[in-house]
Amino acid sequence: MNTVGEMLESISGVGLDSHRGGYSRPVFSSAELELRDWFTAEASRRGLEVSTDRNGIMWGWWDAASGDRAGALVTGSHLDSVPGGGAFDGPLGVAAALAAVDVLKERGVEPRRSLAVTVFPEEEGSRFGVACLGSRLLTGAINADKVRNLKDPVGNTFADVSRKHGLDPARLGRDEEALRTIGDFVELHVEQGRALIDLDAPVGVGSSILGHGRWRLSVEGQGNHAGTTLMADRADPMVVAAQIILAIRRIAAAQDDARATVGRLQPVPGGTNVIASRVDLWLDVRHPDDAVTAALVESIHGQAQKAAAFEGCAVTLTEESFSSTVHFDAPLQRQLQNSLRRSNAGNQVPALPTGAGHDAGVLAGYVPSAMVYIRNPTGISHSPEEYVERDDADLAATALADVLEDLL
Ligand code: HGY
Ligand code: MN
Ligand code: MN
Ligand code: MN
Repeated sequence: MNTVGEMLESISGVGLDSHRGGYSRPVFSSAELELRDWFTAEASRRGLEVSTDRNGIMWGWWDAASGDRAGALVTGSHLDSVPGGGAFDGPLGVAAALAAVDVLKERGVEPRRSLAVTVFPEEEGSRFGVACLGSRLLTGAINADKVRNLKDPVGNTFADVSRKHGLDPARLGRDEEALRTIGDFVELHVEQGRALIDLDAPVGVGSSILGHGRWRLSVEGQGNHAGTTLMADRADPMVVAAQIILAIRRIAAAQDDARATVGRLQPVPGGTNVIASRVDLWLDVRHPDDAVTAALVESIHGQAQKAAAFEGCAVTLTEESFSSTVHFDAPLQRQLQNSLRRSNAGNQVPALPTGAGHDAGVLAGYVPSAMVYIRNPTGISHSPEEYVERDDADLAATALADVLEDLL
């Protein structure tokens, strides 16, 4: 069977973004659909029974002899990406899970409980704006009505797009039956920082995920002609947006352990010779303490209102999603650390806090959940520079197989 490196190689041409570099694989795009077909083919050739549930989550089942799926061991990750994302964020965890099935079969392991390899949709929230949408729907962590009405950048609702791809929007939402099948959830993921490189370790486990949220700031001004409108006669929302971004940096830099980012800004109408009538910018704020996050957002909102008033504009702030800080299941985390010692030359395996959100973080509020991280030599992620050495990618399979074998 093909190795993790070979599987990632086989999808390395899917969703390449020639404009941004890296990969752009938004949920239900032709690229992500192609990767879903890839997953179905790779899972089926391993004898897994593949299905897609009412929330668009894909499951590849290796049933125990009993055929019972309640309390199964579930692993997996996602195949969608951020715009211009790396090759490993998501697909590494899916490919490693498939290759771990090969290792378990080569070892002659007969699962005492069923095992499932899963693919969660819209983990990045790149198309509909809410990260970990699949796991939030599965658990009921998000209101299904809100999801049905989420819009993508060109105005398609999640209801319309999901219907087009075989889902019934009326059935979106908490799935008790599917939740009952998850006894333990383990997600393998490329590390999105430098810790393992600095620790000279190929694998680590997750300890916690920073609380994080997304807010949309909309600044309304007066659209007008760039050539006929004197500077003193303008209400230019782009000028307000620039001041907001500088204020965000100042406010977050003054708060230990805070991270605040504006990675997406959309002037309307967006013409070179047009003073924008509106500017939308999206704020991503993260901090271990939810109260501090709230205070940061409030302070940013206050500065935004001041800047808007000075420029004769108006600003509105809308919360789009929020997740509190989660700590992974301690006994499960410790068990993973023991299992992973075999892949770490017998050495103790580090437990790492992360600022990156994951479906495992959403699931941690409902089922025992844990993460395995694989070394990333660049320490960069959400960028084409994200990297995993071929040996570490292949090690991921045996590392995950060790974890799964001890849990099966
Ligand atoms: O934004 C995140 O932290 C995750 O990659 N969705
Ligand atoms: Mn990810
Ligand atoms: Mn990501
Ligand atoms: Mn003109």
